[in-house]
Amino acid sequence: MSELNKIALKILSNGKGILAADESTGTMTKRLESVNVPSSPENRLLFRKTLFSSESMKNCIGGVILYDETIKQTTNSKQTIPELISFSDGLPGIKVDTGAKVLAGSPEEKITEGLDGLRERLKEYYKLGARFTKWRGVYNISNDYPSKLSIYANAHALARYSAIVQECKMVPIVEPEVLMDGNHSAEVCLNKTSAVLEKCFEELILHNIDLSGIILKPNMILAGANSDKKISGEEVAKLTLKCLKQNVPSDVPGIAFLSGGQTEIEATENLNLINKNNDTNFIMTYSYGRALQKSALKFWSKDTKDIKGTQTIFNHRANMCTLAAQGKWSIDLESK
Ligand code: 5MM
Repeated sequence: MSELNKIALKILSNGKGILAADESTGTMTKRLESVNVPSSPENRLLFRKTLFSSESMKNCIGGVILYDETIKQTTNSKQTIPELISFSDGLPGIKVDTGAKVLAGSPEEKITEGLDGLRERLKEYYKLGARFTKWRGVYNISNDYPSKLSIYANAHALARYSAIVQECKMVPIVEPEVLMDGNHSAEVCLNKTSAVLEKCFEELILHNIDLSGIILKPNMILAGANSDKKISGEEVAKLTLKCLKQNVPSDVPGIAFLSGGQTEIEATENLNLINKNNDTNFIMTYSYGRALQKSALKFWSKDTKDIKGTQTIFNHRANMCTLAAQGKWSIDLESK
């Protein structure tokens, strides 16, 4: 078993998942302003350290993805944020892309940037305690998109990123996110996501990536957010499993889904059904941002000093997701 494989398994095993708290300052500002909290470095830290010191961190959260600002922050007691996460046996991770920019040659689409100087930044993050990283490619669905160019360019960037990260002894999370926006059917999402994943693995293999030392972070197969052809959770699970079985090599140890704009309950229910029907050897868990934090953020915004109350809300969500990662969740547990 390679060291990278051990790290990946430590993050994902026993129903544990990943807390994606890597919102860039721009995104975090939108989230905080949506609940009328000013977006200062102090408030961003206060909310995040409230989550990172919650009880559920021990049994539910195998890794936390941080943003550059957060990995360099300290708590009042002079403990660093990576130390706080490690205290509950979680591994600190870091988002290393510098964002999705206009794709030259297909300006309606995006290409994720951040390869320049990556090796040097990774060395610094390793010293700060990071043991895994994240890079997100973004794809839009429409009749013409994602284009071949966007599928190729983002897969190439994901593979180059993964190679440099593994060279620096960290586990790359490979996140090709096919967005939910649009009125497309689930079948279209299946076909387009399959094309994206197929090209990603072609490039990862070309770049000699140790596939046992990555974590894949894909979208589930869903109908578009504005589609009138919504499908059941059972169908979501069936199509998602079909897509992953066809396109993900069996060396990959685990798959940690993004929530992508699903509600907290939808993201939990769909993950649960995926696990109930999981006939693969992949660990199937969560790497949620909004679907882990939304209720906690809303509660916290009413009284930012109510640490215990906020943690109670977060603990519940994390516990529900961890049950779903084992196929043991049911809706009646939500009200207990
Ligand atoms: C946490 O949000 C991340 C994006 O931040 P920026 O857009 O500010 O860079 C995002 O990559 C996130 O990690 C994944 O999309 C998963 O989050 P969701 O909310 O979709 O589960």
